[in-house]
Amino acid sequence: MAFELPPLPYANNALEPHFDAQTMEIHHDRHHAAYVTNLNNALATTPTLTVKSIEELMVDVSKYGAAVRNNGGGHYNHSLFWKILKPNGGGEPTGRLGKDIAATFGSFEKFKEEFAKAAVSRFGSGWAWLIVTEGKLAISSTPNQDNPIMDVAEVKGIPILALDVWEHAYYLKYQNKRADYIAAFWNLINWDEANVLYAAAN
Ligand code: MN3
Repeated sequence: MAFELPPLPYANNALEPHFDAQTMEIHHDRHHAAYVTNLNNALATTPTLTVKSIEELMVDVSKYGAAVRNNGGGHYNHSLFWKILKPNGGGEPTGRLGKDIAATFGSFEKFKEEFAKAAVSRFGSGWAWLIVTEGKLAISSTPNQDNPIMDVAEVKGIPILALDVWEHAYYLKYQNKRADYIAAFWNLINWDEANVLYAAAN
């Protein structure tokens, strides 16, 4: 089977002014598209590998080569990232997730500080995550296109929030100011979707 690029669930300019239209277009139509193409190419050269879902590939990604790890990770991570953003999102986290974030980290403000610290301190390219691990919420980060469901992840868990901190995600608008891009992220979170992921994770 071949993987397909999912359409963005909103227009390229829908996340303005926080994430600009040109960045969103290039990020989705070129970067994410390239991960999908390169993943399919990698799988085509491994005919013995039968794959049902991207998740199944990720959970034992160490069995496959670097092309599957990098491009499969890129496909999984970006598919999740688009889903947990929305126009006019943000605000305080809602539902059970909102309560559990406050209980786990002290307050939503404390959680934001810790998450931002993980995102800003990831050296080079990678991702910051809010995950469920052993039944509890935790913050982690991964290098490159790795993610917490990979068997190679240092901290394993099920993602609830994802933030891309590759320069391609923010450089056109924010240049070297990754912290400003992270601050803008809080205006876009789709807490309803995050609650759906949280309910499925625990
Ligand atoms: Mn990216």
